[in-house]
Amino acid sequence: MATEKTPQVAVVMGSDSDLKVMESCIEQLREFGLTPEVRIISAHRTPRIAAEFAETAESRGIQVIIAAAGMAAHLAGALAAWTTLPVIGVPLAAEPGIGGLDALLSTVQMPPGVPVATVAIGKPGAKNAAILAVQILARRDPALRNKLVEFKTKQAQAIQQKDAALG
Ligand code: RP5
Repeated sequence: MATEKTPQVAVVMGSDSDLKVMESCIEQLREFGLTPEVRIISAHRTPRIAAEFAETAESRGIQVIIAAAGMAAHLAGALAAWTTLPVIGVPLAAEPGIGGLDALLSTVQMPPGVPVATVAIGKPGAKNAAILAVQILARRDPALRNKLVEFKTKQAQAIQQKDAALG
């Protein structure tokens, strides 16, 4: 298993304009004690770097790649083409745009043989991508699994408190 200082999760986004949304992904990973490798790499503007990044990720200790992009969002699929690591795709709503439906379809509609685990558009998806990455890592990390149990328990308690407050 990679040491704690070696990032196990990579968070890649197509542009610095995606960072505002993806900060919630990075923050969620940090709450689980993970320090991700964070990169801005574009499938269209820096395609060679994208391929090189994906091809070398596993040898650098990365176990899960989270890839976020807007518009014709090919980043997650382009990375998945070059690695056997699980790739989680986060479709983003770029401005001006059509609400992220463009990115959702570009990310989720992968041809058979090259899956991308696609989460919801925008901030909810960014957060869920982090949790899904933790769930993947937790299969081989009991401490991380315990943190997930605690996370779910707290989440349920928060809903129950809101329910009780309604009277
Ligand atoms: C995508 O195009 C990026 O992921 C971003 O969501 C969108 C717009 O990029 P910028 O023009 O803001 O750099 O590749």
